[in-house]
Amino acid sequence: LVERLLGGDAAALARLLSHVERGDALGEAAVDRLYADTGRAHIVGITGPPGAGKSTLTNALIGAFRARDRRVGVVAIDPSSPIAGGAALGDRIRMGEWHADPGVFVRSMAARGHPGGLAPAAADAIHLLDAAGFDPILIETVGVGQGEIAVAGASHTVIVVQGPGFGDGVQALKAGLLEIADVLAVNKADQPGAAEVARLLRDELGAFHVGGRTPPVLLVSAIAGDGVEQLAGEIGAHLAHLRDTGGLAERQRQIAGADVLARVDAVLRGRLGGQSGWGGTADELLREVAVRTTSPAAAAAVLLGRLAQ
Ligand SMILES: Nc1nc2c(ncn2[C@@H]2O[C@H](COP(=O)(O)OP(=O)(O)OP(=O)(O)O)[C@@H](O)[C@H]2O)c(=O)[nH]1
Ligand SMILES: [Mg+2]
Repeated sequence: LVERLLGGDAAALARLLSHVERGDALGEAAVDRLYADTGRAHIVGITGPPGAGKSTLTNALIGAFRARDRRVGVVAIDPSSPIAGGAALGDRIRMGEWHADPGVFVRSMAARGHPGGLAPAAADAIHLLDAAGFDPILIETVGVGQGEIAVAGASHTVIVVQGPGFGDGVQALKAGLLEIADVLAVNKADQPGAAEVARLLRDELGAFHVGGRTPPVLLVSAIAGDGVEQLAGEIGAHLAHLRDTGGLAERQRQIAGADVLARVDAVLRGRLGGQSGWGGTADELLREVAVRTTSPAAAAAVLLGRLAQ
């Protein structure tokens, strides 16, 4: 499967994606073997509130990058919540027009984030697409809860999508989205209120990013295609900026750190949940912490000591 994926076989890619999604040993072994062939793709996170138009904009960006002869990979991550249960189907419909194009590969997956990073399955999906030669790789995730932090930890460039009717820039700041934005896209520019949101965001960004690079704020209409070409240009410009300033190596290290830590976190949680046979005593320790007979730091030291054995 690894040889076939490197040779450009989409069926092999799809099969390996299913393995990494299940988190099985074959998927892990495949990514281990492919990892040296990754690190070439520009990874672009696309986040923002539900309904801002992330999927529609992703679809429009696919077109802009195809026009530049780029092979585009897309990973659409659903939060594993029942409310967003229909999102995967919606993404498939919105990006379905690329089904027959071998230069586009779209995958929706349910993958809950881990502190600081994407779930290992989502990170592995990016590695597989990267090894298969897709560049850029667009990661769509809903910007609520930890979703935006996770995608920021896994991306070279973060696009925050807003729209009219999502409140003013102050609320966006509170949500933590402005801190992670490399480019802001105010979508639905065909509707009233978008220009006002863009103005508020520019005002805030001016005060916020003193000295460094101020993220551009673009008005786009994903449906009409307006501003999409400029957005694709800004995505490329941000990568060039990272290269010019040495920021790219720094981002690569951050991405690597989040990827490794998310895996350590997943294993530790699995063990604390009792899967390795000592969960029973972990539960007992947690009860002691809850009733104040053991301190949190002492309990953590006991658990880490057992892991070290
Ligand atoms: N008027 C207008 N509507 C748009 C535009 N872009 C998207 N929409 C509509 O907004 C709705 C939500 O679009 P999606 O692309 O599904 O938004 P999303 O951010 O991916 O949504 P979730 O993945 O569910 O969080 C759909 O009805 C789109 O047709 C736009 O540029 N203008
Ligand atoms: Mg979507």
